[in-house]
Amino acid sequence: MKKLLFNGFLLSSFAALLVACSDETDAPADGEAQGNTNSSGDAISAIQDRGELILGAGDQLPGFGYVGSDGEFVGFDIEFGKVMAAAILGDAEKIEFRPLSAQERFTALQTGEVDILIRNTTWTLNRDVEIGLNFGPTTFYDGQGMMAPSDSGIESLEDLEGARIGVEQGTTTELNLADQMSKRGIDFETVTFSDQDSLIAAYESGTIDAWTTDQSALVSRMDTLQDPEGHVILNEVMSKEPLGPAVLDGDDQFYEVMYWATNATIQAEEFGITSENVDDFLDTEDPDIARFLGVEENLGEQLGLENDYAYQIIKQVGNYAEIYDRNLGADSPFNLDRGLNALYLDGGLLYSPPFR
Ligand SMILES: N[C@@H](CCC(=O)N[C@@H](CS)C(=O)NCC(=O)O)C(=O)O
Repeated sequence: MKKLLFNGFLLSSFAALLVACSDETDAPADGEAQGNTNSSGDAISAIQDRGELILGAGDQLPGFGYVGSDGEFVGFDIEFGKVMAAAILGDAEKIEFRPLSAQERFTALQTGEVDILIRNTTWTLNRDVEIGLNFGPTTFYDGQGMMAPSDSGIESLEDLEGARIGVEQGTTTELNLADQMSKRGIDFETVTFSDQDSLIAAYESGTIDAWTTDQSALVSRMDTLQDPEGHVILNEVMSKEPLGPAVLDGDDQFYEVMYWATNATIQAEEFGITSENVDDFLDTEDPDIARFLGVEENLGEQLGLENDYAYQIIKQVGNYAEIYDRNLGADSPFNLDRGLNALYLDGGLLYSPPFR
């Protein structure tokens, strides 16, 4: 059922003309961009000298970023952090994780507390220009949805007249909600929370009537509710939420590594190269694949990396489909269809530029 709901969203989100996200509340104070490694232009050397990538991540969102029962950080976003560590350090495990709330995440990047942010973060103009981020390829095309108890009689946004609706501070969510409700002439009350766990606690206790965030997060948190079957995700999709990794402006090399390392997972899926079969391709006669894996030419060196960086990504972490299936798709509790997150060859939006 969840799978169908989500798929419905993915299709409808593409068809709808939706509001752009702007969240000025995320803007940092003047001067916060001082002293970070990224903007100095040598983040790659700093990470290599340190021997570890510092990853700003989420820890409250199953499927994307959370702490598993063994105390390890796991999830789709976490694995894209591993992609970066494999590319830069040749070892996907050399990561120090910094769990960040939505509100903390941009300051952490700007002050140099983290090298890269991979935390279900939406690419918006405001974050790109005003906050000074450089977004990598979108790893998950999402959209904002709404959850309410099934027995509440709430079946559409129109049924939320007078409702108290929970959102998390420092997200795109609050403005999207205000815009959509004002367009529909619906009066409601926004109740903000500093983190997702406190929002969920308020929702479960009935202090708020409904809550809203990215559809993927609604699906993921539904399973953690006391009665997962007792809630519905409404059909309306309120925004476009392209989620992906981000670094600070000012370091072209780091940006390019983030860009091509992420795309390497997508290109590997297109080539049919997986963590299981990548060694079989090392003596390939296909020049595109030989170049991609660093068997021929020097694409890795052009990025300032080892020439086998793409091989290391695929061998140690996997291609996009493997990462998706493990965390969100068929091999996960969420069983989400790929939808817009399929390769362009399969009707989705994932399309890597050529590795040449
Ligand atoms: N994609 C949106 C929303 C991201 C977000 O932080 N959503 C909340 C949903 S309540 C979340 O994932 N919280 C998890 C956490 O606090 O660890 C954005 O970039 O602003």
